[in-house]
Amino acid sequence: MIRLAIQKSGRLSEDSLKLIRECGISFVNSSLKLKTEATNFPLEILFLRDDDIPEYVADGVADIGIVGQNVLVEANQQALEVQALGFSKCRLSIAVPKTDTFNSIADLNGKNIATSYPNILGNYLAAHNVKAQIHTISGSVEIAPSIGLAEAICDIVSSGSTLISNGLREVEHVFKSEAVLISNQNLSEEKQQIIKQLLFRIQSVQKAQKSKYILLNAPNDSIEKIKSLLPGMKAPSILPLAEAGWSSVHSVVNEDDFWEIIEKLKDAGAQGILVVPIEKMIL
Ligand code: PRT
Ligand code: ZN
Repeated sequence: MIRLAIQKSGRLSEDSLKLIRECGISFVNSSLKLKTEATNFPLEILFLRDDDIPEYVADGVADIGIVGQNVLVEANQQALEVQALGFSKCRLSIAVPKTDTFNSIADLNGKNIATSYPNILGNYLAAHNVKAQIHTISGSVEIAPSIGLAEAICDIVSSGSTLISNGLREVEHVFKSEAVLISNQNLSEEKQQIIKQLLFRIQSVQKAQKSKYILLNAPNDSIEKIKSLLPGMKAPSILPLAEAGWSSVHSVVNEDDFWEIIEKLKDAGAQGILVVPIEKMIL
């Protein structure tokens, strides 16, 4: 049995639960409960505040956890980052009032900067030889300049609209973050085996999300050209159609290349192109 710590309620919660379910793991989730046990996998889930997750994992209260890299690095705990999970992407940035001039980070010398991330910011400023006063506050960092608490802030940015609506301008990217799976460093062989199985499932889900299954019909004299456009997992499957001189081609395409490939396939003579999602992908 392994224990996984996830955020109880916040920006990571829904995607964390979705990922566990996509791995084929079933459990009953009640918003009132602090923990739940999976019914078909040796896994117990603990629901915690995200800031507590690195420490719980480092101490071994939980074996693994899902948390933002920003929280992991800020907490400075002995927990291993095992796998990037691709959701809750954001950045930690320095912002100043939009009317202030800002030429380089050296302009922050002697200034007051409000943040909830004193460790990450402190390291960044030290690496750039900037001496500024860091004011640690736990929330509503974006209002600090307007109430006269600080001349600049360092906070999480996603779309950027919070900064804009508070009259601030992003001037430095300090740290890039996404949700990650973290692990305790001293796990038993048995627990490591269970985590290996879980990671295998997570990676299969991630590969599937990046890929699409494609089916199309093409005249036989276009098949060589189409094969070169669709390498597939090994090679595309080519099946004869009931109509003489035509074949059906089945393959897998990467989502990033998708539109470019579709155009080229049409130019090569492909017809009746179907694109369908893939649920799991085992290579
Ligand atoms: O209660 P608990 O302590 O568990 O949760 P929390 O309130 O500390 O964290 P939560 O749920 O807000 O965020 C959890 C994690 O989501 C963060 O640690 C980041 O890794 C990630 N994340 C992704 C974000 C954002 N996007 C985000 N936009 N965390 C916070 N924000 C906030 C930011 O602080 C700012 O106030 O959203 C605002 C900026 O958003 P934009 O879109 O206006 O730029
Ligand atoms: Zn938090």
